[in-house]
Amino acid sequence: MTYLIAFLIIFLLAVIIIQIGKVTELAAKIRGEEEVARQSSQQQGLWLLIFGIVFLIGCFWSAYYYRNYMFGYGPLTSASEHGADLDYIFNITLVFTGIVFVITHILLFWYSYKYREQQGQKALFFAHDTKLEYIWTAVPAVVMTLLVSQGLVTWNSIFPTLTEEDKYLEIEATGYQFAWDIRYPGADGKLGNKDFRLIDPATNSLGVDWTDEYSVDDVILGGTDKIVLPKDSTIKVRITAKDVLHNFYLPHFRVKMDAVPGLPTSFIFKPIMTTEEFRQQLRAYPEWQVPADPNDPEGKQRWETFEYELACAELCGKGHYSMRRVIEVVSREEYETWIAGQKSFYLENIRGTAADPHKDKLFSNEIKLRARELKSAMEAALKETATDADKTIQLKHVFYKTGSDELSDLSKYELDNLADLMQKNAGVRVELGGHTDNTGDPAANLTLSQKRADNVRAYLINKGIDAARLVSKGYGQDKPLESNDTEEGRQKNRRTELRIISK
Ligand SMILES: [Cu+2]
Repeated sequence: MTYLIAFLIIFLLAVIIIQIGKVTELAAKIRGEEEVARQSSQQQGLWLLIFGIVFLIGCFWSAYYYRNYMFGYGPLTSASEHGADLDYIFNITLVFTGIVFVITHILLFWYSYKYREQQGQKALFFAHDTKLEYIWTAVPAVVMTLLVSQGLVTWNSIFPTLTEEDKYLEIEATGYQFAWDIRYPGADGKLGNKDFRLIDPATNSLGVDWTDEYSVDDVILGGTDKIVLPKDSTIKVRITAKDVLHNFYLPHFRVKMDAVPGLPTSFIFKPIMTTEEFRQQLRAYPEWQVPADPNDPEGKQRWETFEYELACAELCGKGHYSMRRVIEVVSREEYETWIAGQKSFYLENIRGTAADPHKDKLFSNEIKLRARELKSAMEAALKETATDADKTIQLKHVFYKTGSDELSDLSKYELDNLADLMQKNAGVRVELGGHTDNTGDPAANLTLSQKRADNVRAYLINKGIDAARLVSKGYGQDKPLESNDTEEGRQKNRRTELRIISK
């Protein structure tokens, strides 16, 4: 039925069109065909002229009206050093193409009006004009050469070759469907190596090579964490992708570079305004002095909620939009504080697991950290106000070979630190206590814990501590810290403790 109605509608429409055509034909016959055509030409010539004028005025008006939304003007001047050069190139190009646009636009519509069909006027035909060919080849060629050479100069200044001596912060951005992972180099200032063969979606999504010591302190920002950058510092971004083509785009810094799987690219730029400074710049313009949320007129203004952003400028899939990330530019000092508070991915997620290639060694920062921990525990234990609990210190990093009383190689760091503290606090006497969990024979556990405590004592005596200051005692499984029902609890119960006897 629907089809029938649709068919009837189309059929009737066709009939109407044919009838209108017939009426026009008859009218033309009555008035003379030429006259009708001429009238139509007059009208269309006039309409074209009106359209030409309105459109041109509209172009200039809209460019003026929306000037504060365009990059390179007013509130949206570049927040990076090279950005001003890039904006300059864009503006030059706009001026040249603008001149050509205005001239061709006026000529196009003026001539279509001027040479509309009129009585006694005949079109002039010419097949070829060499002079004209020369002019319209030479003029664009000269202009293009100027623009391209100027552009190359700017390109070369934006992409300097950085050497080892240059001070810069190198970070890495890896795009994937649909997010960015941002890697910071940590305190050593260098990013560790990567190898795609090491990629493991669960534990090492970037394929970082943990055997490279530079990777040990690398920080990886995933998810939606803010990307923090220091102002007035040269930043080099290594840009890569894991699946499809993405594009690393920081519009406010005029940074834009493809992220290509298998082909690392990079971009060097220097932010010159903090987020707060950029907000203050926006604040002066009426476009930004409106409520950020139209439903909440009393809430924050648009300039107050402004954030720099990273966007993916490649249509990389249906979740493409979710690759947006907020960038915060802060002062150098604030950046140092922020990065110092970020956790190393390796130390948080890999250290001590089966994937840790450094199981049998300690890093210098860990040694320092442990020395500090033991020192502050000892200080607390020696205070006048120290409680019994304060006076018992867990030697957390003293280990033995499995099922044996022999000290493991890594225990020496903690014991050396302890020997050091014993030397500095010469009057202190301590008891070294060995503890086991409840697996196995209680009597054997008692013997094992005594032997272990004896070995710790022997190590310290060997380091020059007076034997009279050291008592060793095995407690076996009698003093558990936690329940022995879980592996975690048992692990806590297998321990070596130090107790201050007198000072
Ligand atoms: Cu993308």
